[in-house]
Amino acid sequence: MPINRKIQTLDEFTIQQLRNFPHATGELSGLLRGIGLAAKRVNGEVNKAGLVDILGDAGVVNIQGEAVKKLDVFANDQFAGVLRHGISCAGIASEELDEILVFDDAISNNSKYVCLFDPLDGSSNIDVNIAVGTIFTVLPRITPKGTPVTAADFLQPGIKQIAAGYVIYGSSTILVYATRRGVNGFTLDPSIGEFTLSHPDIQCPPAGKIYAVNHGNCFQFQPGVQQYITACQQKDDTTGGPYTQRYTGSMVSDMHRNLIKGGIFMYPAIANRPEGKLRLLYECNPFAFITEIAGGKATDGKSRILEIQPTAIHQRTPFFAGSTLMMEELDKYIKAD
Ligand code: P6P
Repeated sequence: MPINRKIQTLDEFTIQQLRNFPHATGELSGLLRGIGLAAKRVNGEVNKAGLVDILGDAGVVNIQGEAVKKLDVFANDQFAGVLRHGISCAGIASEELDEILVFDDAISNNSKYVCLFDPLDGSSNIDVNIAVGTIFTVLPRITPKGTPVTAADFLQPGIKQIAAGYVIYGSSTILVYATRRGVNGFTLDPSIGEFTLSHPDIQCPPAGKIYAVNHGNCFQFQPGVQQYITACQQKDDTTGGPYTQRYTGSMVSDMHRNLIKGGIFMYPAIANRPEGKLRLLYECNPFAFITEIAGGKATDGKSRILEIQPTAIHQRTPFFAGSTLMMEELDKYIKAD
Protein backbone atom coordinates (compact mmCIF):
# COMPACT_ATOMS: atom_id res chain seq x y z
CA MET A 1 0.00 0.00 0.00
CA PRO A 2 1.87 3.15 -1.15
CA ILE A 3 2.23 5.82 1.53
CA ASN A 4 1.55 9.37 0.34
CA ARG A 5 5.11 10.66 0.61
CA LYS A 6 4.22 14.00 -0.95
CA ILE A 7 2.35 15.20 2.13
CA GLN A 8 4.26 14.22 5.26
CA THR A 9 2.43 15.11 8.47
CA LEU A 10 4.20 16.18 11.67
CA ASP A 11 3.36 12.81 13.20
CA GLU A 12 4.77 10.91 10.20
CA PHE A 13 7.88 13.12 10.19
CA THR A 14 8.61 12.59 13.90
CA ILE A 15 8.05 8.85 13.54
CA GLN A 16 10.34 8.81 10.48
CA GLN A 17 12.99 10.58 12.58
CA LEU A 18 12.51 7.88 15.21
CA ARG A 19 12.95 5.11 12.57
CA ASN A 20 16.23 6.78 11.50
CA PHE A 21 17.52 6.51 15.09
CA PRO A 22 16.44 3.03 16.36
CA HIS A 23 18.07 3.61 19.75
CA ALA A 24 15.77 6.58 20.41
CA THR A 25 13.08 5.90 23.01
CA GLY A 26 10.41 7.85 21.12
CA GLU A 27 9.84 10.18 24.09
CA LEU A 28 10.90 13.29 22.17
CA SER A 29 8.79 12.34 19.13
CA GLY A 30 5.80 11.78 21.39
CA LEU A 31 6.37 15.09 23.15
CA LEU A 32 6.52 16.97 19.82
CA ARG A 33 3.30 15.32 18.64
CA GLY A 34 1.66 16.43 21.90
CA ILE A 35 2.77 19.99 21.28
CA GLY A 36 1.30 19.77 17.78
CA LEU A 37 -2.03 18.64 19.24
CA ALA A 38 -2.10 21.49 21.78
CA ALA A 39 -1.20 23.96 19.01
CA LYS A 40 -4.20 22.82 16.97
CA ARG A 41 -6.48 23.39 19.94
CA VAL A 42 -5.02 26.85 20.58
CA ASN A 43 -5.29 27.68 16.88
CA GLY A 44 -9.03 27.02 16.99
CA GLU A 45 -9.53 29.48 19.83
CA VAL A 46 -7.16 32.14 18.49
CA ASN A 47 -9.00 32.10 15.17
CA LYS A 48 -12.28 32.72 17.01
CA ALA A 49 -10.78 35.42 19.26
CA GLY A 50 -12.33 38.18 17.22
CA LEU A 51 -15.71 36.60 17.85
CA VAL A 52 -15.44 36.66 21.64
CA ASP A 53 -17.32 39.96 21.72
CA ILE A 54 -20.04 38.34 19.63
CA LEU A 55 -20.09 34.98 21.41
CA GLY A 56 -19.71 36.48 24.86
CA ASP A 57 -16.94 38.49 26.51
CA ALA A 58 -13.96 36.76 28.05
CA GLY A 59 -14.60 36.26 31.72
CA VAL A 60 -18.21 35.08 31.33
CA VAL A 61 -19.64 31.81 30.01
CA ASN A 62 -19.47 30.98 26.29
CA ILE A 63 -22.10 29.31 24.14
CA GLN A 64 -20.97 25.94 25.52
CA GLY A 65 -21.65 27.27 29.00
CA GLU A 66 -17.92 27.17 29.88
CA ALA A 67 -16.14 30.07 31.51
CA VAL A 68 -14.28 31.86 28.70
CA LYS A 69 -10.66 32.09 29.81
CA LYS A 70 -8.12 34.66 28.69
CA LEU A 71 -6.44 33.19 25.64
CA ASP A 72 -3.05 33.19 27.36
CA VAL A 73 -4.45 31.07 30.17
CA PHE A 74 -6.32 28.85 27.73
CA ALA A 75 -3.15 28.31 25.70
CA ASN A 76 -1.11 27.58 28.81
CA ASP A 77 -3.66 25.00 29.94
CA GLN A 78 -3.59 23.24 26.55
CA PHE A 79 0.20 22.82 26.49
CA ALA A 80 0.42 21.99 30.20
CA GLY A 81 -2.39 19.46 29.80
CA VAL A 82 -0.92 17.45 26.90
CA LEU A 83 2.50 17.45 28.55
CA ARG A 84 1.20 16.41 31.96
CA HIS A 85 -0.81 13.53 30.47
CA GLY A 86 2.00 12.38 28.19
CA ILE A 87 4.92 10.12 29.08
CA SER A 88 7.80 12.39 28.10
CA CYS A 89 7.74 15.44 30.38
CA ALA A 90 8.43 15.65 34.12
CA GLY A 91 7.46 19.28 34.55
CA ILE A 92 7.09 22.68 32.89
CA ALA A 93 7.94 26.32 33.22
CA SER A 94 5.69 28.88 31.56
CA GLU A 95 5.44 32.65 31.22
CA GLU A 96 1.94 32.20 32.66
CA LEU A 97 3.17 30.44 35.84
CA ASP A 98 5.16 32.19 38.58
CA GLU A 99 6.86 28.94 39.60
CA ILE A 100 7.79 25.71 37.81
CA LEU A 101 5.01 23.10 37.69
CA VAL A 102 6.30 19.71 38.82
CA PHE A 103 4.06 16.88 37.56
CA ASP A 104 5.31 14.57 40.36
CA ASP A 105 3.61 11.31 39.47
CA ALA A 106 5.31 7.94 38.91
CA ILE A 107 5.34 8.14 35.10
CA SER A 108 6.24 11.85 34.86
CA ASN A 109 9.04 11.48 37.42
CA ASN A 110 10.56 8.83 35.13
CA SER A 111 10.36 11.09 32.04
CA LYS A 112 13.54 12.33 30.40
CA TYR A 113 12.55 15.92 29.64
CA VAL A 114 11.22 19.19 30.98
CA CYS A 115 9.49 21.78 28.79
CA LEU A 116 9.45 25.56 28.94
CA PHE A 117 7.14 27.76 26.93
CA ASP A 118 5.54 31.09 26.31
CA PRO A 119 2.06 29.78 25.51
CA LEU A 120 0.80 32.85 23.66
CA ASP A 121 3.47 35.43 22.91
CA GLY A 122 2.27 38.80 21.70
CA SER A 123 -1.30 38.09 22.77
CA SER A 124 -2.07 41.81 22.96
CA ASN A 125 -1.77 41.80 19.15
CA ILE A 126 -4.87 39.63 18.83
CA ASP A 127 -7.14 42.67 19.22
CA VAL A 128 -5.68 44.14 16.03
CA ASN A 129 -5.37 40.80 14.18
CA ILE A 130 -1.57 40.68 14.17
CA ALA A 131 -0.10 37.16 14.30
CA VAL A 132 0.65 35.70 17.72
CA GLY A 133 2.57 32.61 18.64
CA THR A 134 3.70 29.90 21.00
CA ILE A 135 7.39 29.43 21.78
CA PHE A 136 8.64 26.18 23.34
CA THR A 137 11.81 24.36 24.25
CA VAL A 138 12.80 20.94 25.58
CA LEU A 139 15.62 20.33 28.07
CA PRO A 140 16.92 17.01 29.37
CA ARG A 141 16.31 16.67 33.13
CA ILE A 142 19.57 16.60 35.14
CA THR A 143 18.19 15.47 38.52
CA PRO A 144 17.83 11.69 39.10
CA LYS A 145 15.04 9.96 37.14
CA GLY A 146 12.30 8.72 39.45
CA THR A 147 12.40 11.89 41.56
CA PRO A 148 10.36 15.08 41.10
CA VAL A 149 12.17 17.67 38.97
CA THR A 150 13.51 20.83 40.58
CA ALA A 151 14.42 24.34 39.38
CA ALA A 152 17.91 23.03 38.53
CA ASP A 153 16.40 21.02 35.66
CA PHE A 154 15.16 24.28 34.10
CA LEU A 155 18.08 26.61 34.90
CA GLN A 156 20.37 25.15 32.24
CA PRO A 157 22.20 27.13 29.53
CA GLY A 158 20.57 27.09 26.10
CA ILE A 159 23.30 24.86 24.63
CA LYS A 160 21.66 22.00 26.56
CA GLN A 161 18.39 22.27 24.63
CA ILE A 162 17.30 19.04 22.89
CA ALA A 163 14.66 20.69 20.70
CA ALA A 164 13.01 24.09 20.39
CA GLY A 165 10.28 25.54 18.24
CA TYR A 166 7.44 27.94 17.75
CA VAL A 167 3.93 28.12 16.33
CA ILE A 168 2.63 31.15 14.42
CA TYR A 169 -1.14 31.62 14.48
CA GLY A 170 -1.25 33.93 11.45
CA SER A 171 -2.36 34.00 7.82
CA SER A 172 -1.62 30.30 8.08
CA THR A 173 -0.70 28.31 11.16
CA ILE A 174 2.88 27.09 11.03
CA LEU A 175 4.78 24.96 13.54
CA VAL A 176 8.57 25.13 13.21
CA TYR A 177 10.89 23.04 15.34
CA ALA A 178 14.62 22.44 15.48
CA THR A 179 16.71 19.57 16.76
CA ARG A 180 20.43 19.25 16.18
CA ARG A 181 19.49 17.49 12.95
CA GLY A 182 17.88 20.57 11.43
CA VAL A 183 14.98 23.03 11.37
CA ASN A 184 11.71 22.01 9.73
CA GLY A 185 8.39 23.83 9.30
CA PHE A 186 4.89 22.35 9.13
CA THR A 187 1.80 24.21 7.92
CA LEU A 188 -1.59 23.26 9.33
CA ASP A 189 -3.79 21.83 6.57
CA PRO A 190 -7.35 22.51 7.76
CA SER A 191 -8.74 19.98 5.27
CA ILE A 192 -7.12 17.10 7.21
CA GLY A 193 -6.45 18.86 10.54
CA GLU A 194 -2.77 17.98 10.41
CA PHE A 195 0.50 19.92 10.37
CA THR A 196 2.16 18.99 7.06
CA LEU A 197 5.81 19.43 6.11
CA SER A 198 5.98 22.69 4.14
CA HIS A 199 9.42 24.15 5.00
CA PRO A 200 11.97 21.29 5.06
CA ASP A 201 15.51 22.01 6.29
CA ILE A 202 15.14 25.78 6.88
CA GLN A 203 18.42 27.69 6.41
CA CYS A 204 18.75 31.29 7.62
CA PRO A 205 20.17 33.32 4.67
CA PRO A 206 23.67 34.56 5.67
CA ALA A 207 22.89 38.04 4.37
CA GLY A 208 19.72 40.05 4.69
CA LYS A 209 18.27 43.51 4.08
CA ILE A 210 15.55 43.68 6.72
CA TYR A 211 16.06 44.91 10.26
CA ALA A 212 13.48 44.62 13.03
CA VAL A 213 13.59 46.89 16.07
CA ASN A 214 11.18 49.10 18.01
CA HIS A 215 12.34 52.48 16.72
CA GLY A 216 10.45 54.20 19.53
CA ASN A 217 13.21 53.07 21.90
CA CYS A 218 16.10 54.13 19.65
CA PHE A 219 17.40 57.03 21.76
CA GLN A 220 17.73 54.63 24.73
CA PHE A 221 19.96 52.11 22.92
CA GLN A 222 23.71 51.96 23.53
CA PRO A 223 25.65 54.07 20.96
CA GLY A 224 26.93 51.08 18.95
CA VAL A 225 23.39 49.81 18.37
CA GLN A 226 22.21 53.30 17.39
CA GLN A 227 25.10 53.60 14.92
CA TYR A 228 24.30 50.20 13.43
CA ILE A 229 20.65 51.20 12.93
CA THR A 230 21.77 54.43 11.26
CA ALA A 231 24.04 52.38 8.98
CA CYS A 232 21.04 50.18 8.07
CA GLN A 233 19.34 53.35 6.83
CA GLN A 234 22.26 54.53 4.68
CA LYS A 235 22.66 53.88 0.97
CA ASP A 236 25.55 51.44 0.65
CA ASP A 237 26.28 49.59 -2.59
CA THR A 238 28.40 46.96 -0.80
CA THR A 239 25.76 45.96 1.77
CA GLY A 240 22.80 46.82 -0.45
CA GLY A 241 21.65 49.53 1.96
CA PRO A 242 19.37 51.21 2.81
CA TYR A 243 17.63 48.23 4.38
CA THR A 244 13.92 47.81 4.99
CA GLN A 245 12.59 48.12 8.55
CA ARG A 246 9.88 45.64 9.54
CA TYR A 247 8.62 45.23 13.13
CA THR A 248 5.34 43.48 13.91
CA GLY A 249 5.53 43.56 17.70
CA SER A 250 5.27 39.76 17.58
CA MET A 251 8.61 38.01 18.11
CA VAL A 252 7.53 34.78 16.41
CA SER A 253 6.61 36.63 13.20
CA ASP A 254 9.74 38.77 13.10
CA MET A 255 12.01 35.82 13.86
CA HIS A 256 10.24 33.57 11.34
CA ARG A 257 10.77 36.22 8.65
CA ASN A 258 14.49 36.29 9.53
CA LEU A 259 14.72 32.53 8.98
CA ILE A 260 12.90 32.63 5.66
CA LYS A 261 14.11 35.89 4.09
CA GLY A 262 17.19 36.78 6.13
CA GLY A 263 17.38 39.76 8.46
CA ILE A 264 18.16 40.80 12.00
CA PHE A 265 15.88 41.15 15.03
CA MET A 266 16.93 43.36 17.92
CA TYR A 267 15.50 43.94 21.37
CA PRO A 268 18.31 45.81 23.15
CA ALA A 269 18.47 46.96 26.74
CA ILE A 270 16.63 50.25 27.33
CA ALA A 271 16.55 52.71 30.22
CA ASN A 272 13.65 51.14 32.14
CA ARG A 273 14.64 47.60 31.09
CA PRO A 274 18.43 47.32 31.60
CA GLU A 275 18.13 43.52 31.12
CA GLY A 276 15.96 43.95 28.02
CA LYS A 277 12.33 42.82 27.78
CA LEU A 278 12.50 39.32 26.34
CA ARG A 279 12.72 36.25 28.57
CA LEU A 280 15.91 34.17 28.33
CA LEU A 281 14.60 30.67 29.03
CA TYR A 282 11.43 30.44 26.93
CA GLU A 283 11.79 33.19 24.31
CA CYS A 284 15.46 33.92 23.60
CA ASN A 285 17.01 30.47 24.15
CA PRO A 286 14.53 28.68 21.85
CA PHE A 287 14.99 31.24 19.07
CA ALA A 288 18.76 31.30 19.58
CA PHE A 289 18.84 27.50 19.23
CA ILE A 290 16.65 27.53 16.12
CA THR A 291 18.61 30.42 14.54
CA GLU A 292 22.00 28.76 15.14
CA ILE A 293 20.86 25.36 13.84
CA ALA A 294 19.59 27.23 10.73
CA GLY A 295 23.03 28.87 10.30
CA GLY A 296 22.46 32.27 11.93
CA LYS A 297 23.74 33.88 15.15
CA ALA A 298 22.13 35.03 18.42
CA THR A 299 23.76 37.16 21.14
CA ASP A 300 22.92 39.48 24.01
CA GLY A 301 25.14 42.09 22.34
CA LYS A 302 28.26 40.68 23.98
CA SER A 303 27.96 36.90 24.36
CA ARG A 304 26.29 33.95 22.68
CA ILE A 305 22.76 33.61 24.09
CA LEU A 306 23.10 29.81 24.37
CA GLU A 307 26.04 30.12 26.77
CA ILE A 308 24.29 32.31 29.35
CA GLN A 309 23.96 30.47 32.67
CA PRO A 310 20.42 31.19 33.89
CA THR A 311 19.81 32.14 37.54
CA ALA A 312 16.04 32.70 37.48
CA ILE A 313 13.15 31.17 35.51
CA HIS A 314 11.77 34.49 34.27
CA GLN A 315 15.01 36.40 33.81
CA ARG A 316 15.30 38.69 30.81
CA THR A 317 18.13 39.43 28.38
CA PRO A 318 18.92 41.86 25.57
CA PHE A 319 18.50 39.88 22.33
CA PHE A 320 19.99 40.20 18.83
CA ALA A 321 19.54 37.39 16.30
CA GLY A 322 19.49 36.67 12.60
CA SER A 323 21.65 36.50 9.48
CA THR A 324 25.32 35.93 10.22
CA LEU A 325 26.69 38.80 8.11
CA MET A 326 24.26 41.30 9.67
CA MET A 327 25.09 40.06 13.17
CA GLU A 328 28.82 40.41 12.43
CA GLU A 329 28.23 43.97 11.16
CA LEU A 330 26.29 44.83 14.36
CA ASP A 331 29.09 43.31 16.44
CA LYS A 332 31.64 45.68 14.83
CA TYR A 333 29.60 48.72 15.92
CA ILE A 334 29.06 47.39 19.44
CA LYS A 335 32.77 46.57 19.87
CA ALA A 336 33.67 50.09 18.69
CA ASP A 337 31.45 51.54 21.47
P1 P6P B 1 7.65 46.14 22.29
C1 P6P B 1 5.29 40.76 22.65
O1 P6P B 1 4.77 41.44 23.80
C2 P6P B 1 6.80 40.61 22.86
O2 P6P B 1 7.05 39.83 23.98
C3 P6P B 1 7.45 40.02 21.61
O3 P6P B 1 6.63 39.12 20.94
C4 P6P B 1 7.74 41.25 20.77
O4 P6P B 1 8.83 41.08 19.90
C5 P6P B 1 8.04 42.32 21.84
O5 P6P B 1 7.37 41.89 23.04
C6 P6P B 1 7.49 43.67 21.45
O6 P6P B 1 7.84 44.55 22.49
O7 P6P B 1 8.20 46.74 23.57
O8 P6P B 1 8.47 46.55 21.08
O9 P6P B 1 6.18 46.37 22.09
